[in-house]
Amino acid sequence: MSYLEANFDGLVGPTHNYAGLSFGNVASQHNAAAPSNPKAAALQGLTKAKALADMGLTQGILPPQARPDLSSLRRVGFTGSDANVLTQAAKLAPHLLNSFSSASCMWTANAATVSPSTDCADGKVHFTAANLVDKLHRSIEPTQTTKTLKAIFANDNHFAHHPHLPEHPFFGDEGAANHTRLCSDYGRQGVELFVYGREASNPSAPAPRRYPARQTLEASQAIARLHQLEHNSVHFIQQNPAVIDQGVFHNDVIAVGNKNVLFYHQQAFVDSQKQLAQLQQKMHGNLHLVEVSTDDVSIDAAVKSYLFNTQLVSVNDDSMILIAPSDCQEHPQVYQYLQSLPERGSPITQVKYFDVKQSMQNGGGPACLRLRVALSQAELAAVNPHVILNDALYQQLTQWVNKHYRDRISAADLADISLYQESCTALDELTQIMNLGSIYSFQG
Ligand code: SUG
Repeated sequence: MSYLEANFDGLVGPTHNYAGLSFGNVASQHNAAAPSNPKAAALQGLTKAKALADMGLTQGILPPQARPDLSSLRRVGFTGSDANVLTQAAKLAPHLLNSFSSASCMWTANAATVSPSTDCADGKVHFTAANLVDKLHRSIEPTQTTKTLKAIFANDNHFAHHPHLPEHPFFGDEGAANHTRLCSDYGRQGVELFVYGREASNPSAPAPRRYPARQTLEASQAIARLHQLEHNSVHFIQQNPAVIDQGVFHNDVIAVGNKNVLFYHQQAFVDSQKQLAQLQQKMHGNLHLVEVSTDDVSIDAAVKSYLFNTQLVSVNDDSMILIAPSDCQEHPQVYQYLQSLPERGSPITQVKYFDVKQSMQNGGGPACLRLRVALSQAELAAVNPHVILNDALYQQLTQWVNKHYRDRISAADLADISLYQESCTALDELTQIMNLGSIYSFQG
């Protein structure tokens, strides 16, 4: 049976804004309070997704969550009409209004961890939504994420959905951003690489000092158990705390893998040589390790350009294309490296650049915007077909964005009841376009 890897990109929501909510994410902090362009952001994302679909890849779209999240605001004590809840929150607790208005679910690499059926003992594709407990604005995502994933992957014979892990820092989980599946072919059992930032149960183990480590070893181990992965096809590596302290807040800011290629920075991991040798053994010696040295690209350059927050995609059996943010072209050291990459003898033969600057300014590159799901043809046939991007859906979604999204918003707009109402109208229409049913709580 033939297998493929589908990318499910997050559709940027109508409240996309820059609120500086992510301590440890340099771009988010740097752009705090800058005005944002929700329409441009959504169109940039759709353009990238469509380009990948046009390359022959299977491309899905995940809908945004409803924001501002009035139920979270009511939960923390704001009462009265919807308009009153918003104005009171803006006046008394603007940080809460910002947090509960973020369009952060657009970064679907953080939506869930997904293990393909070939890796799981029961032969199903397993999904666990990430609890995202490290950041208040992201911690409100998982319940809706699970609901949305269940509406799209709605077939118990093929898909298993787990509730997110307990909401405590012990189980800090950021989903696929710290998970890479390596394999010789999508249809073969692979090795699932989990990269964690700290060990919650061992306070004397290495950990970053300046910025938080969002993923714990214990969370990664729990996911591996839930997904019924075999001991020999799982590998846990600790991310280098020193790079977390320089702004590498997820592994996907310093490494990306696809099939039998791992593209990573020399400083990405603790005990790198030993760990990668063990990983190589589990991959039976078939892994291409494409290491980028600090001399070629500094950590600062990697964080600024998002060289590793790239998508590595296979358009045929022999070669891979790196999908990079256009910011990589603008960074001389990184651009020089990327120009040489296709000649370095690895399966990566081409680099394509996309402008996703609206997302980048919040610390989200091309790889953050997508959730990978490897599927057999039978599994793909069981996915809600209305979320798979083709010419018609692309046209519909672009028209939908142009009709409903504002060109520009700033912090003050988040308290505007019309923005909330416009968002609800837009999402209600989206559930019809994508045939999702009533997934949002405002739909009753
Ligand atoms: O969680 N930024 C996101 C970016 C997530 C990127 N994802 C991956 N690397 N996979 C985050 O830090 C910023 C929101 C703000 O500041 O308004 C934000 O949430």
